[in-house]
Amino acid sequence: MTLLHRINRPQDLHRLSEEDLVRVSDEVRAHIIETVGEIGGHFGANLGTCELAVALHSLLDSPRDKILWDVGHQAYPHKVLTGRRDQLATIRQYEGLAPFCSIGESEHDIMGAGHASTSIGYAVGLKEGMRRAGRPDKDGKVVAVIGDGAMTGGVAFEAIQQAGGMGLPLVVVLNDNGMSIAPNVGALSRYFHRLRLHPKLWHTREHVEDRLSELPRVGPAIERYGPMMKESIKAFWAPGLFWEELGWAYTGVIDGHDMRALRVALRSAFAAERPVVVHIATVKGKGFAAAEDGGLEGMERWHAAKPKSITNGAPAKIAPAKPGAVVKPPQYTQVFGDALVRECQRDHRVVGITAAMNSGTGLNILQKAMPDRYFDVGIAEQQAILFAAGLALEGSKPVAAIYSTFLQRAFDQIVHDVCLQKLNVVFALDRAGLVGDDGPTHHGVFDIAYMRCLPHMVLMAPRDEAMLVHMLHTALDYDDGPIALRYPRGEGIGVELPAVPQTIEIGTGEILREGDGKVAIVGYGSGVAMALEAAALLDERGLDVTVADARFAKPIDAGLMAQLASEHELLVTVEEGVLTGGFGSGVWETLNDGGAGDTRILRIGLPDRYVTHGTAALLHAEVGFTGRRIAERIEAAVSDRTPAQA
Ligand SMILES: Cc1ncc(C[n+]2csc(CCOP(=O)(O)OP(=O)(O)O)c2C)c(N)n1
Repeated sequence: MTLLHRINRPQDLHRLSEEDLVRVSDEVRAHIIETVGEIGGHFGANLGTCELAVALHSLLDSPRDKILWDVGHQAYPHKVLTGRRDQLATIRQYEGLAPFCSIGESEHDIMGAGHASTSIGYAVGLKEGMRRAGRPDKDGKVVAVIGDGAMTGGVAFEAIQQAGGMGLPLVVVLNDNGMSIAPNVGALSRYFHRLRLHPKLWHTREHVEDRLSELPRVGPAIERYGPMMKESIKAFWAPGLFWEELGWAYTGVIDGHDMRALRVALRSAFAAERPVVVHIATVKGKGFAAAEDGGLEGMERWHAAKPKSITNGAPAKIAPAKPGAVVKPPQYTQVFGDALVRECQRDHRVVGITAAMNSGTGLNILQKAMPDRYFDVGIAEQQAILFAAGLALEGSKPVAAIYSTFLQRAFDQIVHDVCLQKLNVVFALDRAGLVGDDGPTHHGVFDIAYMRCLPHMVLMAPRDEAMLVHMLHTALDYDDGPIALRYPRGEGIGVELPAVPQTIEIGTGEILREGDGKVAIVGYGSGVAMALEAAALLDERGLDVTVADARFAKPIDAGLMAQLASEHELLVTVEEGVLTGGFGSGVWETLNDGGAGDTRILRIGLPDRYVTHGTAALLHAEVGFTGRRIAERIEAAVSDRTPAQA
């Protein structure tokens, strides 16, 4: 029986000795390695927070005291300690534990998350809310745990400056491992790195001011030049000044795997009646040799683990492909990355921008091939778009490659800084549609709706990987304002890639299959493959339907839509996005505006609710986004003469 088996609620840690707390954190780590190695999931960051989660819960009384985990991908140890130890094996699976913290899942998950940099902002509101509700500060501590990667998101700084101004008693644990998913970037990361390399510096800090004044020659000069000079000399020697200037007490750098040091630092931070940042250094992948000893590459590789990727605590051997095995089509991300490199080679103005998702977006391919054409701005989607806008003003052709879900952050930059200025920025939206295990925080389902309403914007979506190559080329050829393409997670459909990409005429769709005049299905992006699948099933049942690829959601090919509407009894639209304000709505508006408002339309897409996590196949089945379900709905609509319902 392990000690961990006796921890059913976080309060069970309160009576343990420090030695036992160390044991529990080792057992949490072993449990995570064993479980996640088998089922897959976020990995390295969780191995880095085992001691921290134990230390926090051993000192606090959750949920009366509130621990907020930024992103929440590093919160597995917290889940294990808060009554979910035995359910860890269900994490990210359909109907299992949520991939990140989830308010609905546990009273100990104080905020829902999945997107980065939100924890400090929530903490400020929570603390103020508790005060307003009449709860004394000693009766409910608030602590936000944020990584050095998530600290690069601007919204974290907005919170730091608000809390510092208000003097709220909050604790921020800056969990610094030098890594985002890839190695962290930017000046902040350089600054943290300097501190981490000199962990003794902070001891110097406390006495630096007195010592400066005591120096025989320098002291009097410093006194003469006043506080300005003192501050700037102190800034060099005193790493926490950056925080202190903003009203935060700073303590660090603490070894985040040293239980005693952690508890000492946290205890005094909780006792301070003001905002305190506790800067800790941890190792991403701690306790798993392949990550810990594999350098930056090892840590990046083990940010997440694939199912069955670990046996007996070590990476599982990958069996070589059997001769004659079917070669899988390439991932959309890979096709995009390769195509972007070719576009960069063709046109010296093209550059690629990522917001901390270099391999996720395929931009690692560009980084490797043409490093001077590659930019990583950190977890800073708003800055990615402002940076792109500035580049475009000077004639560059920026391609901002950002997941559909993360681009939501930059909505005003798209509206105000790109569209209104009519700048030639290309938006490449990876992970458009239901993404699977990462769940509702990560599904890319709103972009059609939130971008279709913007003047000057052109929207397109490839039906397969070859069309992705053509569309990227089309976007870079276009020079009349912003243009976006969206493509799904995962593999292409197995078509041959073009040797030479073509430019597609903006706002034109294409008929792929002519039917007998009863039903026309118009697909958009991944909706086209669904439309073709449904058509094949309907064919077997004697219904010969027309299938078209809309290619553009803005401008919609009004001529093609009018033709399909006039030649068929039922028009069906298929898109992998929310129906509200989506592509189908656009078709409906276009026909109505063109005088064909009486067309029978069946809109198929995603529902007006947040879809859960699980494999993409299960989720597609749940929402009815399958060829079979679409075929059934078309059959029902054909036999039912009442207006089709979406
Ligand atoms: C707004 C947003 N952009 C991108 C991501 C993808 N993402 C998830 S975790 C992560 C890295 C976080 O790094 P850090 O905060 O340092 O935590 P670590 O994994 O190193 O512990 C990124 C970029 C995200 N979750 N949210």
